[in-house]
Amino acid sequence: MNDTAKPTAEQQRTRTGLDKDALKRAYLDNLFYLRGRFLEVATTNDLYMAAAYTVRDRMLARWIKSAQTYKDTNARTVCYLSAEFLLGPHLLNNLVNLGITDTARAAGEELELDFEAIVEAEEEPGLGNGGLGRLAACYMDSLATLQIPAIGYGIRYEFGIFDQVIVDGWQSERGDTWLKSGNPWEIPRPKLSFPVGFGGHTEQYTDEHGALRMRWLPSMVVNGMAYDTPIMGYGVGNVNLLRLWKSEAPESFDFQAFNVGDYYGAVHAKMEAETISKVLYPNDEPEAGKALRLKQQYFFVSCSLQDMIRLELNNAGTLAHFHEKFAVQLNDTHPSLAVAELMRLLMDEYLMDWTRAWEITRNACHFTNHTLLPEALETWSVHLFERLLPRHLQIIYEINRRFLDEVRVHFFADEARVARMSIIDESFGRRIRMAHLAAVGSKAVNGVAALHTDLLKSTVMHDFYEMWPEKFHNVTNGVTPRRFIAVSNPRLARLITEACGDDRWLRDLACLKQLEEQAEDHGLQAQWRQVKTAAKQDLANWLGERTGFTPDPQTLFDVQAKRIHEYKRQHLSLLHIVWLYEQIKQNPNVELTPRTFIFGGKAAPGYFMAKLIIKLVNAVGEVINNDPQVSGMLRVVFMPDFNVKNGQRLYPAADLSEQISMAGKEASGTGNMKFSMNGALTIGTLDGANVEIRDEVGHDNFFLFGLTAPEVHQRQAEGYRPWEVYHGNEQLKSAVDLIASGLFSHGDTELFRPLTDNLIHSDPFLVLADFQAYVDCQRQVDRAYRAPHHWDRMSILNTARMGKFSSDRSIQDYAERIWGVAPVPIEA
Ligand code: 8GP
Repeated sequence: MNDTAKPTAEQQRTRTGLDKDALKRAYLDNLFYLRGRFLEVATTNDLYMAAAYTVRDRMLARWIKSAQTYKDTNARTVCYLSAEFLLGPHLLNNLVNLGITDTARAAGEELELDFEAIVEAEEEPGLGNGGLGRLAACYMDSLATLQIPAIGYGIRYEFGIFDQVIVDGWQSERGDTWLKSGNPWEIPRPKLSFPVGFGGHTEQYTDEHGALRMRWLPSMVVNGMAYDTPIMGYGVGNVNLLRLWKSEAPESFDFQAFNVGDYYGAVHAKMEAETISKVLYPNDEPEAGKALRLKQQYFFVSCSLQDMIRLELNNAGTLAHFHEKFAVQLNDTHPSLAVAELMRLLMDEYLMDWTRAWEITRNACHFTNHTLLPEALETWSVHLFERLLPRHLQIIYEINRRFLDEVRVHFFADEARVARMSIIDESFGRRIRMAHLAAVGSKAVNGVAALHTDLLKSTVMHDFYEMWPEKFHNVTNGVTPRRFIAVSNPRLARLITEACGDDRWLRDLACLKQLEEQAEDHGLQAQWRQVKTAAKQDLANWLGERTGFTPDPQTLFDVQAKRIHEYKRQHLSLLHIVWLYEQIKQNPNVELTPRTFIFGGKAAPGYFMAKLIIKLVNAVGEVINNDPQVSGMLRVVFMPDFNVKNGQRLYPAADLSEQISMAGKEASGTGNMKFSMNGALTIGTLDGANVEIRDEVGHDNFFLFGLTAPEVHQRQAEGYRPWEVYHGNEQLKSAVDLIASGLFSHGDTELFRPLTDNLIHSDPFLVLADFQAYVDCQRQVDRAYRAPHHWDRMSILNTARMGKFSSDRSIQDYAERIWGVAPVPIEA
């Protein structure tokens, strides 16, 4: 672009200025020129779209400047490959990161706009299932804030995670149509697209230098087209890029069929191509094992690597230093095909030899594991690979052959170990172990909390750890305080800023430590409590509108919000509730702290037990909430459609955060951090990041209960007999029996039997074993809540000591210890 084509500084100021008048002018302009509306006739969606464009306009100059500077400085760039990005709504977050929330609000007021309604109108891009996807979004925020050049690469699913509605107490899934009213944050790049092949066969040929080479002749080719979303850092000029791929049929393909008269064939091919990025697989942990999912994985990995290669060739003219230019992070195994695809591209397309290509691949890639659940460790059948990705199968075989030879030498003559470590699992039909592929092809492997990394090293990746101890790292997860305090809980953000004297804590969360000295201050405590009560009132109103039941903000809000899964043990909490209910019924004068139990979370559509747990929450709620004898003491409510937006209503309003998974199962958890940051106390097991949270906030400010991971292991090794626990504990037995009795199911004694039978006879997650400890611990919570100053002090200390759990700290760890990347500051 020549300089005269760029807008002058003066033009930019009037067009994209950050003051109130510029915002108002730009807003009306966008409403008129982009939506063809003026205020009097605009719909809420028009008003929202105009607001979004007005904000986006203010990010573009910084975005372009960031891209230009990154290119000029040739800085190492992080490429975060993730099948999921659970971004949450953009508008308010971008306003906060631009630092213009108050100005925008004032501009809105002068235009007589309903600011809250406009913010509410945004459909969130739910391009993820849960923890892993949300973590990717937090990391994008922190990368930009820490001024690290980064590109997030993923899939632009047309349908994200389903919307959850509750019908007669059951979860029912509705398609997520987040794109139906348009997505103002993305910029489509029709010219930026790459071909991605599937199927076909490979053939050997001799190149002009006489070398034997392979080429792949796919039977089907689709195009991946880029859609770019700017990711704004907080209080900096850096704007990074989230590039999501949409699959399309190549144009030529379409026309060819059309020309020979096969119109339907052409349309069919187009549909098949477009299917790839159609829908997010809705399972949280368990692997889906579907061909389409493998296609999705290969599709986005291939587009992303081709894009990196394009960038590097544009810049350096050679791929010899690809690994120095890019730090590729594989977010779990979903993108682990990158190892084979990068090898293929370098060797088959850019004619590199194996040794050089392997050197580049192994130094470019890094791998994060997010779960130890055996059913979630991805494997793909060799047969499916043969059919869809024949060339990659050859490459994987060759990687494996060379790797296993190394294993044989390293662990001298240990064939049992060779079989265990092989990328190919030969035990039940031949399957490719994606975690092994990722570990072999990566420079670093990391777990997401200290305990999880230890378990990774001692269990599923033990052999790999013994072979390459230096490859293993722990990077404890973190969450962004911009979204999870500033955006979600503006009252608390204001109070913290006031108490700390400035808002530096938003860039350096360790600054919250200053609050510690004031934790005993009754003045601060009173304000703290006011903020919490106001958030509880907001949530209560919202729940009232959605569920018909409005909780009383004077009760203790006890919240468990996360995916519904047996290992997370929502049913442990239910047993406690049922037990409490019995206590009150038997003795109406029993001394209890009035509580509202709030649950939220989606169940995988095919996970029957999880869906039954949701039904049980609602069933218990229906009975208890309609029983006048316990009103004012005990309430149960299920928040429908827990997603990022609804999470933002929950975190500020919780008094108590339930983190009660069976020890050893929750890799880290990040909800635990979000609640704690907002002043909730945690009741939890020594699982995932709970361990570190407890160490940070102080053991006195955390309600700990339950078996530890080694105790769980021992209990199971000894042969755990849940029926003995059940028969040995009167109170537990009567709670389980009450659920089975039909009390919560209109007399139906069959409805919840799969759940109660499972607990009594199998109980794989030791719910019964931990019941008594949990109930006892909840008694302590009850007592603590009745001492308000004591509670407020603990609450303040929880927030004050959350510095470690900022995703800025996690990204700093990755940057220093794993990626070796440095900031490239762009002035705001
Ligand atoms: C989750 C873990 O369950 C959670 O403990 C952790 O905090 C989070 O990742 C971020 O590290 N794992 C997943 O979400 C997961 O494995 N999802 C894939 C199957 C989609």
